[in-house]
Amino acid sequence: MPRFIQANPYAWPYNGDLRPANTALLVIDMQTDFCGVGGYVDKMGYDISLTRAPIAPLKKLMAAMRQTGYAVMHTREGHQPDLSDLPANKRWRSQQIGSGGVGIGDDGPCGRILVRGEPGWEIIPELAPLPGEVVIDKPGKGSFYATDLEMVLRTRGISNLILTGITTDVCVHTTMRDANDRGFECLLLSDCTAATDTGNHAAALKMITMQGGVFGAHATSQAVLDALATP
Ligand code: C5J
Repeated sequence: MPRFIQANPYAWPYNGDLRPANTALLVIDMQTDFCGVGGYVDKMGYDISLTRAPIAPLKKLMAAMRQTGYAVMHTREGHQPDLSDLPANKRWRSQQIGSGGVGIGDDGPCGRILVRGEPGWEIIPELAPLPGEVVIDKPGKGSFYATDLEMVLRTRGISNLILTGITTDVCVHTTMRDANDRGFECLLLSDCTAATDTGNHAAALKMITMQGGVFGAHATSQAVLDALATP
């Protein structure tokens, strides 16, 4: 029996082959640095109520997907403590916004910003990975670059990716575009993602709908829950 999620611009996945064995939920960068008080986004002066908005719907969705046997995977953006994987231009640009020239790799209220092992780099406790769940550490915005995500997905037979997390216009979109090019069937959830700018969030959703679904489709978490509940 085919199973679809009501999505825009098409019912997803395109072939109706939605099963726990071939579909994973990817939760991108739900770290204190992106949605916690004193983290990187907060320090840049952006409104963290925007990047915190996905927490409640994500929590509900993660529980439902775990219960129905779907894989939940997580990513964390961050750099080695010696900053050997931090491009100089990324560091420089991060120091241009917010107060005091403090950027990635520098000390902040939650430890060194976006540095692996620091408190700000941790996934927020509300959405902490369960033991055994895949956690991908990435130095860039995309989740495939310089990581083993593709190998993990192929090894598990995953062809459908449900993308969530922050931020819609940066790490989530970069990952979606890259996953799409690699042949994965992608769905982005509008209420389980957020940007630091509401216009960018809306634009990122609209971009997906062009060309018949140029990178895949988008839906709400409720549409996923409805599909999972369909016998
Ligand atoms: C950013 C991310 N925006 N996770 N990272 O720098 O989207």
